[in-house]
Amino acid sequence: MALPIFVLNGPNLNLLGTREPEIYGTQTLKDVEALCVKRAQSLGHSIAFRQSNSEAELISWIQEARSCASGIVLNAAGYTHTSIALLDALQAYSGPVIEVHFSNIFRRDSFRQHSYISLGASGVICGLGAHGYELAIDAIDRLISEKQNA
Ligand code: CA2
Repeated sequence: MALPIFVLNGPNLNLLGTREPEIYGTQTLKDVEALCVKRAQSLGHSIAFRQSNSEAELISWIQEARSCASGIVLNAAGYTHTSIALLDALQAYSGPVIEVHFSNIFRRDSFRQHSYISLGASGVICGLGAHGYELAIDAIDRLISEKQNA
């Protein structure tokens, strides 16, 4: 039985769809989860979709992924720009990791233009809203296949 793809969401993303629609769109995190489930199923994967406001919980989930996930899609939200601890956890994970952001972090405040976690990611997708999550699942699927066929 194949392992699920973990789709992990960081702080305040539980509020998605409730404010700043010009930056983050109008979809809720539940809507994004439904898109991810559909995309993953179409490729033969299951997903575990989670959100936490706690850095420690996100780190524990990345550690859990070492034995329980075939890949990780991570929107670390505000921790993207602050967390060496999340980077350390990612660097201890050997599967594919796609960092995703709803907004184009390079068109925003300068403090959002640096990501600590990109160093631990196979790829980064930003600025495409919820569609970025679907593309991230596509990318994880491709990276898993490439590894299996290598
Ligand atoms: O664009 C993204 O996905 C971000 O990861 C979102 C983070 C932000 O700190 C990053 O720089 C970029 C913010 C998440 C908070 O999201 C909310 C959305 C709607 C309403 C309230 C919070």
